[in-house]
Amino acid sequence: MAAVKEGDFAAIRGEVRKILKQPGYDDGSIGPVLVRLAWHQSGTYSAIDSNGGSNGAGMRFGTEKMDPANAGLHHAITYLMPIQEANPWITHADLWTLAGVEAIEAMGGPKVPWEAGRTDYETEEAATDHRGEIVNRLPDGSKGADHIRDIFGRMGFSDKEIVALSGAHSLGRCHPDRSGFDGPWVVNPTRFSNQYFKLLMTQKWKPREWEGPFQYEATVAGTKLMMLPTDMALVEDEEMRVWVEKYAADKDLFFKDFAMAFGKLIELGVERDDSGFARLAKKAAKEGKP
Ligand code: ZEM
Repeated sequence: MAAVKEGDFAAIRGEVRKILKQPGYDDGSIGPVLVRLAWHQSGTYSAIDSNGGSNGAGMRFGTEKMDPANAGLHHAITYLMPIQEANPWITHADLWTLAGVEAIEAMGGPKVPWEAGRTDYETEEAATDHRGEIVNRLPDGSKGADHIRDIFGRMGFSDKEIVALSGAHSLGRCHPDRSGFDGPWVVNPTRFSNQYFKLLMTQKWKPREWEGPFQYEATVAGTKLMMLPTDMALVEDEEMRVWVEKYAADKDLFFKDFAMAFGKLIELGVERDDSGFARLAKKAAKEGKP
């Protein structure tokens, strides 16, 4: 890993891009797991308690590291480690979010707004002091629309933003040894697209008969694809379904809304100054409502 000029985030993006292709890993790319790392790092945010979020990179420590919801994310962290070691001026919290947005772009997705300035907790004690016990904050794939609204509402997201963000399931797959679920959502899971929404609308999703947790399946072009109960909730719920229909029909609209929502996600809990998304997150926290 090359050491780049201090503060040269474009060069860091270049370093991330160099390691994305990993022929021995999953579908040949670590892009999807990097996106999941940025999401889980940020998705602990609570506008109600005003804690959690992308600052701190708390997943290196204690409860957050051991949280079953984060199973498998050590792969992403380990791949990024050499970049951070060669460039100790960048914080883990900035690197993880930047790697996520770079992966999205490199896989054909939109440019997501990203700003530097996140800090890292230096020690386990510091992480615990700042975050308290941040557990059970991430969504459970076996549940329904009410659960999704609770979880994303706590972060300050609307129905529209929930559906847009869920479009990230056009990337990657479920691993039986991580979440228990199994398989990819789309045929080409290393390409960012609106396929996930199209498939939700067009396929006859049937419960999979197997020993594992309840999930749906359909076979498309000879490939077995999957949906989680939470994915199906987006089409079962009348209000969210409207957005699934829109994003299935209009890729550009999806890209635009996804970029804004993901940009907001990775700003949650970041206290840098009074500009941009940080200001929005603070305002939501102050009003005590999502
Ligand atoms: Zn996911 N997600 N996610 N997600 N996710 C998985 C994988 C990936 C939920 C969920 O339970 C799961 C968002 C929202 C929600 C990604 C991105 C984003 C997996 C499989 C599960 C079970 C984990 C495994 O076994 O490896 C639920 C319930 C969600 C909300 C209702 C949002 C928001 C995301 C980003 C914007 C990505 C990229 C993956 C694929 C990871 C990989 O390793 O391939």
